[in-house]
Amino acid sequence: MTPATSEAELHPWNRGFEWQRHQGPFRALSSGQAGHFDDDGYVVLEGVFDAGVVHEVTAEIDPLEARTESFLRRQEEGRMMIAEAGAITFSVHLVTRSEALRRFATHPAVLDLCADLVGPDVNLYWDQAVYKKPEKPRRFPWHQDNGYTYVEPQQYLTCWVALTDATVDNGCPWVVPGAHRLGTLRHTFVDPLGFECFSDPEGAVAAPVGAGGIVVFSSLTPHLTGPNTTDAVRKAYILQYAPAGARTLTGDPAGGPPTGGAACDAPERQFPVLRGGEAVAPPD
Ligand SMILES: O=C(O)CCC(=O)C(=O)O
Repeated sequence: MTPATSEAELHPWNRGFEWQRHQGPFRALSSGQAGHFDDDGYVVLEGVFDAGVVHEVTAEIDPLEARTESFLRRQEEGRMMIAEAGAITFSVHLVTRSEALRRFATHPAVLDLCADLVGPDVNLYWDQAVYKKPEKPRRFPWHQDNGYTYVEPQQYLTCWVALTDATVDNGCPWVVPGAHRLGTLRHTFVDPLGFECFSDPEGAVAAPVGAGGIVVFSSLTPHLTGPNTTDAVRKAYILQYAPAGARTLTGDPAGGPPTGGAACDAPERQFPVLRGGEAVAPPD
């Protein structure tokens, strides 16, 4: 274990994990970028989407996010777990509500990344917009996405698409390079913030990115986003992709092996995006 992760323990269901490095030929990445992803667990891609696409996606998400904000305002103290009106909103499964977002989730640039970093047969696993409003100061926990819901295979892909410039000042992602190679870590629940794998790692690096760029990382890359200390909203749309056949495992990790599981193939939101390396049209 590196000093950065000396606080960390493996998730009890994570046995014998070995990080699978990616072999070319690559469709979207250079071999240097793929090597950076394998070594450090992330790569920043600038300028993937032009301003027109960013505008269209943002215009689609904004009214849906407004409903999330209004839902949160009606909750006790305006919050639900880490989500809080006026601070941070999570708007999930937007592909079920927008044809334009289903199309965006199958944008050729994203599918090329999936082919490079997931494989020839890929499903959308999860989508959510995260808007960080000028922050009420609070800690955001370090976590791996696979620490929330345990997916097997553990290694799936997160595309953190910046809809506004994401900077250190407004809450860009931070990652701990290299820790992804351990596989899933044990997470503890920090009320009300969510799951955390460690609190104060050494060697964390910021991953700022301009609007239209993507911070590409693994479900196993420990990450968080910083506070938004500016006076403007930081907007991101997160798209995650898993290999076809991936399953979520359920049970109590502290209580022994998984007791159940479910295929990640809900047709309306976990639809196929690549088969045999070819794009699959999203559902109507
Ligand atoms: O975009 C953000 O501010 C946080 C997103 C995040 O870390 C997550 O959804 O796992």
